[in-house]
Amino acid sequence: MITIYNHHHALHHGKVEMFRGELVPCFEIPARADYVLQELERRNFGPVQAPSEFGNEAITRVHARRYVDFLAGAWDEWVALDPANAQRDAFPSYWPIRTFRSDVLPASFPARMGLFSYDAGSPLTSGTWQAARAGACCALTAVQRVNAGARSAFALTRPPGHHAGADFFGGYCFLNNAAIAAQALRDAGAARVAVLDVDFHHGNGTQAIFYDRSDVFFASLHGDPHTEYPYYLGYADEQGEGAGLGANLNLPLPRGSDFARWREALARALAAIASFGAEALVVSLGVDTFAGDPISGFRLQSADFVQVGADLAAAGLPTVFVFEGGYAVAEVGINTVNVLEGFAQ
Ligand code: SP5
Ligand code: ZN
Repeated sequence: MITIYNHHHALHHGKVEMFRGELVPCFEIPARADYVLQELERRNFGPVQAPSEFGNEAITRVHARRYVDFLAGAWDEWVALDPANAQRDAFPSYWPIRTFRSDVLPASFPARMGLFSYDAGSPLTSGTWQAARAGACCALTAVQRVNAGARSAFALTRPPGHHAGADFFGGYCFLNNAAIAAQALRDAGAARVAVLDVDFHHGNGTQAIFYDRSDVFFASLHGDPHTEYPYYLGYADEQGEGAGLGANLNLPLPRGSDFARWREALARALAAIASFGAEALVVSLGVDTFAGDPISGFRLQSADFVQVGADLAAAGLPTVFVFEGGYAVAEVGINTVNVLEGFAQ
């Protein structure tokens, strides 16, 4: 399988995130992608290529232009507030929750930081935009490879993407690489595309982007939002709206779920994708379902990920894999490449 690797991923390098009233070291760190690359090379898994260059048009197919413009200039605005900010990650402090307006665009940078985000766990750093933008190019290049006839391709990038919505960041995510890939597959002629999100956390951004659309099916297996991040989306009764009614499937599972239980949900998701009639598949590949993950609650073992890949391959669809979460840094490479190997076998 071809991997499209984001050589610029380490330009996004958050130091700390807010957790229970303290700034704690980031879980989403550059070493995560380094370990995956190292494991691909150790197993001689396939070619690792650089992305092609794309303009912002493919990104604004999914994201609001004013959000993209904000992200592109956010670090400079943060430093302009106070030169000492160059030494610290940027965080939001204010959010326009219910009863506030979200159609305004305040001149204040801290106000726009909150307008375009939903949590305090996603530091923005000097190179976040460059890294995220290169990541979107990886997803788009992976789509090109599949459109050129490859059975599959893997976009190996960070920061991850599936929590980012059309006009907000959060959950360590800034640009929604999986959504950008799905839209690019549609734009290249696939009539129906499915996004299958196997990250431990619900892909709230991807769901929101496609919620009212009948041409992109979104299915997600994840920790029950009653107890797990992102808490406010990912419930089983969210089935899509308008033309998209029936094109959204959430399969929340209780904390502590093991592979047997998880795999039954995977079978349900794949059956739904088959009856939807998808012509191409995007997999939001998070491996934070691993038992040893420090922030998650499922119990998959490393060997189980090979079976996950085999189950995905049985769908028989051209498949773009996009790297998402997975924070057990020492095992993230093994678990990710296990999925890809199970798929390729
Ligand atoms: C892409 C992705 O997997 N994003 C996940 C974002 C989760 N953010 C909330 C993390 C809460 C951290 N909990 C720390 C528990 C330490 N014992
Ligand atoms: Zn996750």
